[in-house]
Amino acid sequence: MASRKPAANKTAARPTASKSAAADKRGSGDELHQSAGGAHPPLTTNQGIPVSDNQNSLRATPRGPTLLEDFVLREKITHFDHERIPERIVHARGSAAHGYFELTRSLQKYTTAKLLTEVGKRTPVFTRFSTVAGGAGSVDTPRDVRGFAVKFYTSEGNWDLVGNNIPVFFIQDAIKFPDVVHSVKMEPDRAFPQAGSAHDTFWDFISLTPEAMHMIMWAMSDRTIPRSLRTIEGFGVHSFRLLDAKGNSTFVKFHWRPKLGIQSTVWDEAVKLQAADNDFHRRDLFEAIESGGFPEWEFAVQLFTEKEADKFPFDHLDPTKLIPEELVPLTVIGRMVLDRWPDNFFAETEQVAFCPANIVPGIDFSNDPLLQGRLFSYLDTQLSRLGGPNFHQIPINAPKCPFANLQRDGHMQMQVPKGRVNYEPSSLQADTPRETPAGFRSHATPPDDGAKGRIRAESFADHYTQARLFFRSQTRPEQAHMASSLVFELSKVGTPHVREAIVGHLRHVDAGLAQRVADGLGLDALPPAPPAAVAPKDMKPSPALQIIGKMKDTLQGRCVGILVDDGSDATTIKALRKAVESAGATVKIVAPKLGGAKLGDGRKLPADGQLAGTPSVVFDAVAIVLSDAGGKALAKEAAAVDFVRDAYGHLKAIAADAGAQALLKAGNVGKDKGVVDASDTKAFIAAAKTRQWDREPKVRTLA
Ligand code: HDE
Repeated sequence: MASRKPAANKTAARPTASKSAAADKRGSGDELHQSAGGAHPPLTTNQGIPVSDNQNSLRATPRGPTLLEDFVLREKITHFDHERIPERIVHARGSAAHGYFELTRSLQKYTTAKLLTEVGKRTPVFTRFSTVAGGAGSVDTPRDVRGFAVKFYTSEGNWDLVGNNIPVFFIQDAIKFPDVVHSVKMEPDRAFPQAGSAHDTFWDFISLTPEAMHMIMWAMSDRTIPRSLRTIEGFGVHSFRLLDAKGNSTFVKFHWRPKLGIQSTVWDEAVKLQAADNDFHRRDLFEAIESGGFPEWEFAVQLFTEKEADKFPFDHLDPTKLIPEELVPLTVIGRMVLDRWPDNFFAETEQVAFCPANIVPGIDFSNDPLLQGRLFSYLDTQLSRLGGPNFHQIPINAPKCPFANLQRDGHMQMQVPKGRVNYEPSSLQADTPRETPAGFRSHATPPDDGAKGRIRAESFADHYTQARLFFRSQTRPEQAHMASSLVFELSKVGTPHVREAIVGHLRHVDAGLAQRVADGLGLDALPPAPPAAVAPKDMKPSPALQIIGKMKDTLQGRCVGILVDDGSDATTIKALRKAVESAGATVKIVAPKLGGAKLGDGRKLPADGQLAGTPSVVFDAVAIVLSDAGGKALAKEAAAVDFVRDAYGHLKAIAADAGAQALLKAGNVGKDKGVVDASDTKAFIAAAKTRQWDREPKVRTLA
């Protein structure tokens, strides 16, 4: 039986409460805390009362009941019970970083907005990337659109450019947003699947929503399985307006282009990444920033007048349409660098409240009906997510320029406004805030002709032309990936008529694509195409819509894994490391044991990752350097065989020495220009900069 004497409780993690006199003295000098070093401030309650014992609650007797009197315990548990706020309805899973935007080219001719006219000026930003469908705890790498939301803390107030990594959207009218989101989220009766569109309700909704077909083409492309958040593009999606001092307006579309170029994964790799590292993208962003390899994007605009817009063969106010770069070129006007990881995830990344209605003088909205709906939605959602109207005072949301008005009170008011005057006009106080001629002005847009009504403009009726443009602008491997992802997704749909309806829509996009998907699904005949409100037209292909065509010829910012074991050749490893690092990438050593491997020269090389927990999916390219004995031993090790087989299957460059050949054989690794001798570092670097697209037909059957 346990002793009733507290002093005998030797198994307690900390000294017991009965030693309170000693505990008082213990303070920050507690030997159990010594490792942290430094002068620790006293632990207090939220009322500032110093706490003498943070290990034991107040008990009536050593083995008796806990007392309600224990305000330290009650305060701590109560706070803990309330530590979560509602997660975002969409875009719940996200990662963010601080940084700056630097203007390199003035748009003075078009706008008065200071952040777009003062060249060289650095505006602080907070940028959050997200997936759309999954919950806050879901994995980073499902097939999904990525959110790309930037809060610019300008000297004229906060501007939030809340975009995605795809330049168009599923729907044309905000009233359909709850429907599209309900359909993609887990199904309400069974509560699955989490974070995935491959299920009946999503494709059912899409099959009945032809306007989504263009976005579907993007969603089924490799854009939705990015390699890194550092390698995605970003788009403001809607047209906005820039306004000059006279109120003249120019339309603008905003683009972010990653300095490292766009890069994506292949689907099998994305699936395996979900198992290898739930936080793959978050960790990648964190590690890049921590190591000083700051992610960077170019900021570019497409500028066009109302007159030019009237001549486009589509309506730019329709958010399911993009403006091809070949029609309106991009002008780079600045860059964004993310150089600081948040200090605290909850306080910053979770509490940041983006709102497309946050805009600065010199920029204005367009009549895009999706944008118009968003202008309402985001403030509304923040009120319930953050609990009241003062969330703009939370440090991550507060403007970094002075702000003042006569709004008062409410939940969690942090400011202490002074004086009698909380209204306007007033004459009692000289220092109350007043409106200013430099303030925000809306563009005086003349009304359209036509009557009020629940109307979809005729100019929004063409749902297939740009879907076709996107598909036909892709390279062959990219088209094959799209066809295959459609087959994959639809194969998870249990309802035959939904699968068939989608193939029917695809016939309007591209007959060949429809046939490939039908074949992939094993349909005996092509289902009928639904009537199209407007027959699709052929547009000139736009190579700017590709990923492969836009990949950059660089290894900068990537990571190469070198698999080693006891006896591996030290000189080869050293030469590979040198070549990879001088190409701007990082090297991680993988070995069967984390302690490392004893190399051929007798020295021990510590590993960055243990083989079983560090599959090749987490690397951009791999090298295998093994002794003969090591190669033979690892050929019998499933994790090593998977390492090389997956690197090959995911079209990555593989450098291998003689000892590694036994393992390559076990992994069925074939020969091509992406499989090189480990001594040929030049060939390895060249191959590692890209993927071996020609290899794909050898490793999987694509639709
Ligand atoms: Fe959002 N969206 N959205 N959205 N959205 C939200 O706001 C909404 C749309 C986007 O990192 C919510 O704070 C409506 C397009 C991003 O915190 C919510 C409509 C685009 C983020 C909301 C759209 C986006 C959100 C959920 C149709 C690309 C994450 C939580 C009218 C241009 C921002 C929140 C972050 C978040 C509503 C359509 C991008 C519910 C009603 C189009 C990147 O307010």
